[in-house]
Amino acid sequence: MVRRYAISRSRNKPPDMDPGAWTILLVDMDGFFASIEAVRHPELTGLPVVVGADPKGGAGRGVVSTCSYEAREYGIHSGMPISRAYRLCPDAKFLPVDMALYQAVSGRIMKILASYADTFQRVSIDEAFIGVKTDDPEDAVETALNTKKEILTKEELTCSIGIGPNKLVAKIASDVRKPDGLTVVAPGEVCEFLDLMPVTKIPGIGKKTGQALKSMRIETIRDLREYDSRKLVLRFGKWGYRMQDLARGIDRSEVKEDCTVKSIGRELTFEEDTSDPGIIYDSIDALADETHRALSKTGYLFRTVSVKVRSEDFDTHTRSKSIGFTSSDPELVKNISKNLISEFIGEVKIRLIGIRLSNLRIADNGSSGSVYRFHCLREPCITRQTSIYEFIR
Ligand code: DCP
Ligand code: MG
Repeated sequence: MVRRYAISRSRNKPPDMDPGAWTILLVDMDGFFASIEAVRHPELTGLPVVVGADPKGGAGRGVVSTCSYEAREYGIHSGMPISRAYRLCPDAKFLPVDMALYQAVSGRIMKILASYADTFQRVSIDEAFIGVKTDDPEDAVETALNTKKEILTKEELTCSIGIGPNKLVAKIASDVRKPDGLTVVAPGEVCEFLDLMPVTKIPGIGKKTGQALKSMRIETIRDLREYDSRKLVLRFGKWGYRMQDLARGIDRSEVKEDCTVKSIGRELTFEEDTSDPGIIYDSIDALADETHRALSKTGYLFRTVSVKVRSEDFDTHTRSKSIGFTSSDPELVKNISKNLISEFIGEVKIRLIGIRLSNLRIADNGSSGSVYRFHCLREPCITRQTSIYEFIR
């Protein structure tokens, strides 16, 4: 069977050639956990499938890990409370997370991707950069088509691929057309490609920075590129320079097997120091969900949960608990964290709390161990300080 791919190109003019340059591909699997479930249960193909916590007829706690594109038409998405997903589409097929299976599939896919790469970097359980030493994006298109074909033949799964002169552009391009997309941005077309996109398309510019930029009347990437550098630096420090480089499509980071992630954590600073147990425990729930989401994306399981507490006078304490098994259960993270933090709840006001998951492992029966010869896991934002209001709505 011949499959035809609609290739999105930013324009039809020849690229600016840079001899010896690299072309970068970012491969991102489509609806990863849900697509694997549809391979395992072919009768689910084409139906709304939600992978995540048990919806318990609408009373379930926990969140959606991911869902099929059919389920997305009902407004369901990753990270949404499972109870809400159930209300949006009670007839969807709700399935629990089977991380060992997803890791095994991920392992096989990473092996395929690495075989096409001159340099290779796994980014998450379903995403990787492939560096190809060529100055012609057409060579990279051929690599992309071959990659897609092999993954489809061997795993019956589709992916979306972005091609660009660097990691930033490849990453943004991979998201332009999904599922089963292929988007090519030649070196000379980068600014034009980025121009009208919202600034939040740039990795690292989240909701909060996006809002700060909006208040400065910077909404598109072009607005950011053309803004007065001095004013940006005054407002954001060094990050202002970096943001503007990114808005110009400049990213010099290499595709490389770098650090292995040792732990994943999230912190939040309260708007006002507090000793209110209700606020603190609610915040632990929100932080645990956030940390767990980041963990799910990497595909690891944890054995140790730690909490960090900073009081109003900046005294900082940490407490940890290890369990005798590996887990990916967000409720366990919440329960252990609440237990650990309970000794600090009393008279002293708390300024900051954090949760960290460590002793990370591949699932016991996962068969993806061999992949880690080819790549390592990268968690770009291991710790982040965020206002409580980003989590508590
Ligand atoms: N994941 C998760 N919780 C999240 C986000 C993701 O458990 N909040 C898991 C499930 C996803 C997998 O990580 O299948 C990969 O994440 P992606 O963001 O790539 O999402 P999908 O592959 O599911 O969909 P898309 O087609 O948009 O890439
Ligand atoms: Mg994906």
